Amino acid sequence: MSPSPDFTQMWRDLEPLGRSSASGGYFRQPFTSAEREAASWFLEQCRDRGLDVTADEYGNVVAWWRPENASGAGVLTGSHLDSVLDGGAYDGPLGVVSALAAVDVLRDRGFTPARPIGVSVFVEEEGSRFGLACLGSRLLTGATTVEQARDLRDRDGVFFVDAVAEAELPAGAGRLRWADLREQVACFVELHVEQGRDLVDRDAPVGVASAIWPHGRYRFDFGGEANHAGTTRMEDRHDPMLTYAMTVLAANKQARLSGQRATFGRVDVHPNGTNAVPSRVTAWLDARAESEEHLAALVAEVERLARERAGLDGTSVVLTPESVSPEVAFDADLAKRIAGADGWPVIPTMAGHDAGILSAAGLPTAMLFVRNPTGISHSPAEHAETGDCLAGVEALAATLERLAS
Ligand code: HGY
Ligand code: MN
Ligand code: MN
Repeated sequence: MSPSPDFTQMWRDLEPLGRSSASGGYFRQPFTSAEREAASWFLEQCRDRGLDVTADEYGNVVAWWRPENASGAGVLTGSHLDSVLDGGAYDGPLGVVSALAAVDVLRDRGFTPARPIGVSVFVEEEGSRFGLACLGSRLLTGATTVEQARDLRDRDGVFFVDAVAEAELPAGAGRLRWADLREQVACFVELHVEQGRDLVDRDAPVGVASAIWPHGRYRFDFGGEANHAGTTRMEDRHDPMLTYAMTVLAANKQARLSGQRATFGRVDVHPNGTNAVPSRVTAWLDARAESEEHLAALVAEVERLARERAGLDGTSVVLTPESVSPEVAFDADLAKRIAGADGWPVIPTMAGHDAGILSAAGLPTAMLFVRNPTGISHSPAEHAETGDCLAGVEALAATLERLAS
């Protein structure tokens, strides 16, 4: 397969946006200049291709390839451009660039879709700034209301609604509405870099998703008593850091024992001084499990152990689920149709995606995964070989051709 100049050029264009020179990772938090630059780049690509851009009031975009005689419910494809803090280049952008490249491939082949094809970008998929994953697609579909989003703030106290109000959104924002989109498309296909090693083990460059594990984000507020690090006897302390530390170990152990996933990746300590016993530790548990029952049991057990330890430490624990996403079973017929001809493996994923939100909103949905040689993701080391990315573009183009004919 000869490399597609469209894909490689687009990849080069995006590469510097939001990349840290220190780590090589990406900081494309929603409505920051880096993420808005990436969003502008996408709009420019859409304009160059003559796509009709529609957007909602939060910055979600769908750009349409709608040839004159195209009619009926079409196909939506795309992903996101935001990243986790110090994330990789591929998580999100690969699906956006591949969608545009697939349109190019189909046009180069002289294919005219009988149904419209939409290319989408959803904002704040990672929840890296405002805490709620897939915030853009949740707002678009109504899974989260604007009233609920009003309370969301970033780490500097900036409200989501204020960040949106100050951001430069595409002209005509407001034209994109879920009720219309739901009628305009028959299905959504999101291409994504794989975030594990399943495709490596199966020796396949491309795979199709079967399901998303249920998962959630849970905030633990550990309260204690601030005191002097030198003069306070060890037995007199009420140290929330100890309760927190034991909870991290307990979560890891319980997840291992039950074959599930539990991670504390974010912590906030007050007052965060070297020579003071802290008064408060706030930490976020990311938990994922093979079923909703397993997820609930895992979180309940971590909470029980945290409370038990708090009793010993003389501290307090308050647990707040910030978001819980139920299991998503993707449309099995659609997955079979996509995987069938080429025999691509159909595999579950433990990562969340906008595709899960659209599926939960009733839109038949599928995902294509592109092999990731190390499986590393949410890290500057995330990678996919160009040959596999181009295989992904081919797979997406073939899928769009099949679904939009
Ligand atoms: O966090 C996730 O599962 C996804 O990568 N957004
Ligand atoms: Mn991600
Ligand atoms: Mn992603």
